[in-house]
Amino acid sequence: LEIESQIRHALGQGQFECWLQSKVVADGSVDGAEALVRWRRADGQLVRPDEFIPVAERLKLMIPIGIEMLQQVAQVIHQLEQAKVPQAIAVNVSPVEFLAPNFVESVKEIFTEESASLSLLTIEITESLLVSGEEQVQQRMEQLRLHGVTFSIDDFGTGYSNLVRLQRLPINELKIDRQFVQQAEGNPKHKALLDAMLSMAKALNMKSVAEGVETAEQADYLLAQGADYLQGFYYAKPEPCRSWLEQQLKAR
Ligand code: G
Ligand code: G
Ligand code: MN
Ligand code: NA
Repeated sequence: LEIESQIRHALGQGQFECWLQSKVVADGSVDGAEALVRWRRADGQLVRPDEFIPVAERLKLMIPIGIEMLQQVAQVIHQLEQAKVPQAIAVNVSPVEFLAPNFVESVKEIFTEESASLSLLTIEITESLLVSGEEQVQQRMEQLRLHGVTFSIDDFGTGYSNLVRLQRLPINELKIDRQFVQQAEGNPKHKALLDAMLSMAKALNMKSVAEGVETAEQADYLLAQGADYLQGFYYAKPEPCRSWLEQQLKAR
């Protein structure tokens, strides 16, 4: 079967799963998570996003896959709220998805349907969406913002952000790309950039998330420099949303 019909079949079979990777705050406690898609094939094999997202993007199949993810995330948020342990869940939304017709309406419908609060949804977008400069991007962000959705810039520092535009848009959080986190120790220039990005988040009144944290040394340094959230294998790997949720419900 060619990949296109494989992905269509997988959608019909509900083979796209939401996995969650914890985000941690200064005292080491979990506060929210990032949703990462996994494709579980009929034979049980798990396919990583790098292997199907580029194709799905090209075929616009990332739009229905993204809808699947939002539904699963809304269900997680609903359960967290029911258990009185509300936490924000971040979802990656690519430009194709964000600019799809009815994106805003779909998000609102899904969260209404699942009785989940949009104020617990964070949308991770990339700098490339902002570079596209479309009026529609700002309009959609503002509409969603009115419903409580927060926005995070993913892989910050690797694109070509228009900084003037960045501070005009309703962006709450900068996610500093893992290359800065991981190379800061050995590379003074990376360290300078990392420090500057953390300062910039503060200056713009945004939260900062450092991703790709793999060692205690990295975590200590980032916290000393004022990073608000840490994410990475040092704390937790992505895991099926069911098991992540169970731990959160048990922990409190
Ligand atoms: O989960 P993993 O570490 O393999 O993710 C690889 C890449 O795929 C990351 O850049 C991540 O942003 C992207 N990605 C993961 N899940 C999703 C998703 O649900 N939607 C979109 N658009 N991108 C995702
Ligand atoms: O682009 P985005 O930030 O959405 O990518 C998330 C990707 O980063 C996922 O594929 C996830 O598995 C991966 N990831 C998460 N934590 C770490 C980490 O500590 N080290 C490395 N190398 N990758 C990580
Ligand atoms: Mn991300
Ligand atoms: Na990222």
